[in-house]
Amino acid sequence: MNSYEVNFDGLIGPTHNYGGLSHGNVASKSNALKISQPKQAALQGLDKMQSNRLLGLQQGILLPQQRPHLPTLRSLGFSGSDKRIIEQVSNSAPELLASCYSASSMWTANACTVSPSADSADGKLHFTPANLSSMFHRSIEHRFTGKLLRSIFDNDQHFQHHDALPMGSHFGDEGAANHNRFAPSYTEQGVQLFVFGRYAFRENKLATAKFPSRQTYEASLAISRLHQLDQSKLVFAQQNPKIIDAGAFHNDVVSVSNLNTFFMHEEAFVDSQAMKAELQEKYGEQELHFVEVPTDMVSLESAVKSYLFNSQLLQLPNQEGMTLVLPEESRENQEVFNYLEWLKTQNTPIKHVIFVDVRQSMQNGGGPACLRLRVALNQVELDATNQEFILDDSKVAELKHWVERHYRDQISPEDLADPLLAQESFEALDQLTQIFKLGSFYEFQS
Ligand code: SUG
Repeated sequence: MNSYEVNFDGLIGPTHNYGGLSHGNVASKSNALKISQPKQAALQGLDKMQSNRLLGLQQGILLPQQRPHLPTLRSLGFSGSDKRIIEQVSNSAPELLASCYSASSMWTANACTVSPSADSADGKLHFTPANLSSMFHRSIEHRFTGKLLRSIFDNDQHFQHHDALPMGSHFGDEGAANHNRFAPSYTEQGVQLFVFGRYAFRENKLATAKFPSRQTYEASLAISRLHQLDQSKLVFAQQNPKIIDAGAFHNDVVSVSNLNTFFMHEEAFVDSQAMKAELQEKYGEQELHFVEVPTDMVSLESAVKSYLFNSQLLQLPNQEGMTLVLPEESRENQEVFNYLEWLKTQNTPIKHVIFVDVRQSMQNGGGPACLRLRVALNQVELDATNQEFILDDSKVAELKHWVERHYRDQISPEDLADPLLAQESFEALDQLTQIFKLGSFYEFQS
């Protein structure tokens, strides 16, 4: 049977802006309050999706969330008409307005954790939306994410949906950005690697000094239970606190995997020797390939700035070797570019590199890999997926037209106080539900 890794990219929403909301995310902080370009951002995202489609891959899409999310502001005690709430909040709590305006659901690597059916005891594909409880602006994503996933993967025979883990710091969960899977093919049983930053219920012998560790061991463990994964095919590894303090707030900033290959920075994990040995032992007789980048070739600073590892590692149909889809920033960083040139001459599974321009997202700390959620599917499961969410040429063209028509060229921090922006955003989303034949889907539509 055919097997696929379908990447579901987040469609970048009409309110994309630089709120400076993520402590520990260097790009978000250093671009705080700059002017954003939402139209360009969304087109860059769509171009990446289309370019991956043209490489011969199946490409999916996830929709932006309702922003500004006024129900959150109402739950915090603001009342009156939409216009009045926006005025009140922009005067008294601009940070709350920015949080409720954030287009952060574009980073679908944080939407949920997915386990393919080959790994789960009940033979179903499992989804758990990430609670994203570490950052307020992201903690309001999971309900809509769950609703969207349920309508895309709407078949009880094949798909199992869970609610997000309990909120609060003990079960902080950031989804697929801290999760890797190794298998000979997308539909054979594999080994899942859960990466966490800290323990919630035991002493942390190693802890970050500067920045928060968002993912807990206990959250990762709970997901492995919910997804009915085989204990003998699981590895849990702690991310190096030093690398979180250097700005790698998710593990996908310092590693990426595909099939039998793990591309990672040598300082990514607390104990990479032990992790590699356990992965290999649980993987079985076939060989895993670890492509480990030494600090003396790529410093931590260059890794975080260039987002070398926040790339998509892809197996293209009918092509020898794997392809890395990297952000342009990796081409521009001399150290990283030299490394990539060298890598292509080495005996590893990684043979090709492609650079894409996702600068608008990058300036908020979201590279090519943050923008996509990987879902491994067999043919029956792909057929059971809502096909509206699998792109073809005409859908891409329709979406580009929709963006051109509804998005602003620029948004400055002051623009968030303008009630017209909220109205424009809702009008755009209303149209979008028609494009995807969703009926009344957003809260403002009911
Ligand atoms: O959670 N940035 C996101 C970036 C997420 C990247 N995802 C992965 N690595 N998978 C975050 O820090 C910034 C929003 C702002 O500042 O406006 C933001 O939320």
